[in-house]
Amino acid sequence: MPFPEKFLWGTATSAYQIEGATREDGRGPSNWDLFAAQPGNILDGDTADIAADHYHRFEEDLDLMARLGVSAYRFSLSWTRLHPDGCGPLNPKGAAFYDRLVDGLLARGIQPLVTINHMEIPQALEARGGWLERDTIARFTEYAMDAHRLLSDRVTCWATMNEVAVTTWWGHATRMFPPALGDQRLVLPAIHHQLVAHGRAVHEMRRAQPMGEFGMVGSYWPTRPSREGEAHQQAAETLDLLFNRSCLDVLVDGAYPSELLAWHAEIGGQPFIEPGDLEAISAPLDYFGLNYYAPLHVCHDPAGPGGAVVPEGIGIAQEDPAEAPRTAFDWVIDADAMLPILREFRDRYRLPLLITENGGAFDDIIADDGRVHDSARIDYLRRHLAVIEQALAEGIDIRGYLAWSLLDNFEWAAGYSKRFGLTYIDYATQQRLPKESFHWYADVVRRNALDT
Ligand code: IFM
Repeated sequence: MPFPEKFLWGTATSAYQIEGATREDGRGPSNWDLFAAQPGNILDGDTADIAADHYHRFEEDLDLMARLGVSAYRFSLSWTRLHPDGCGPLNPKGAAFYDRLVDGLLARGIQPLVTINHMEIPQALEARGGWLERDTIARFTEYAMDAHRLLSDRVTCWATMNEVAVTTWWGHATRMFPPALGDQRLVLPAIHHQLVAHGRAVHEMRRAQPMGEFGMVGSYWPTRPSREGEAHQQAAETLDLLFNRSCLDVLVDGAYPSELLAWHAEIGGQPFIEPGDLEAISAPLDYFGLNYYAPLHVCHDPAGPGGAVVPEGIGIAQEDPAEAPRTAFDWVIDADAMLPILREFRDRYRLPLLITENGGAFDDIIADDGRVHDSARIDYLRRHLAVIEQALAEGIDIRGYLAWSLLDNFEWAAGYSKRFGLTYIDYATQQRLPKESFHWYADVVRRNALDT
């Protein structure tokens, strides 16, 4: 079965994970620069100072996309490249880079899908309280509007932010990400301020570009009890509430789930909602950008050890089935677990979807024949695309699929140890080597259909 005629096929990346050039052309420090510079925060002491050197090699990367034959590319803008100190005016050299990138995409017939902020914040703002400080809402809106003015003559599809819930959990409740605060009481206020900033930016951008498409990107991790019993069922529901629904529900309903507010009050969290906030957050969206990777199997455990993805300290242990196939990140591979989510977006959230990320980290190596035989990645992508095909057949409105990721990249706290790319990066030479999955994906795109 072919995919719909206008289905967008593409790949996704984010600025911090591929650009490098962290001290060039006036870019200011981001919170991740400082976090990565502190020993112990990133595996093997890696930093994103060079990453995939995309800032200097973007033309080569655009050519890779042209070889893939994709119709869309999702990338993010670096806030500190455009607003080095966290406020205007635009840094002209940073602006020139994104100008060239967008022009290069359009020249190759590839639609740019811009994420305004992907999991970073200028250190200047982090130092003043980051997303716990309400002033950051205004700073983000100002940045989003400057970015929008820069590119809206050529870009129509926008996402404000990426994975607010997960990033905030890992940075505020645990110390896995910056600002490494380790205090659950800060999670909801920090999420809330990002959501208000998102809503205000959407409102302003839509006023300036009525025909634009505006969305938000989030990951959704289906949660399941790993053991029988009421307490374990409850643990799975709590994790769903804290991890998935903490952002999604309020975007659509204009109100936080009452159980979420009760949880916040129970752990001693302070009030954080001000008049007008909920109206701002629920600014209408044209689509939701869904990142799907894996389901989470969890049980109730008062010691709250958490797990590879689940934060510690919430009375939950991650307990994925031992026999389940996994990626190199230890994430369970379960494409079927995606289908109920897709249905939920149709039935409960009533939002068109773009699959903005999906892919797997595998231990890729260059074989003696000089190629990367990543058949496990091909299998992962094929299974997930088959589920998307089924969802489309059920009438679920999915506009496109963006494989994560075009290139191997800086995988946050895991540094360069996890490879998600369709293209292998030799970090010593920065040579790009399309993996077998690259060629397989190019065929799928060309046929506009899966192989069998
Ligand atoms: O690399 C990340 C990306 O930045 C956000 N979504 C999940 C990916 C894989 O961990």
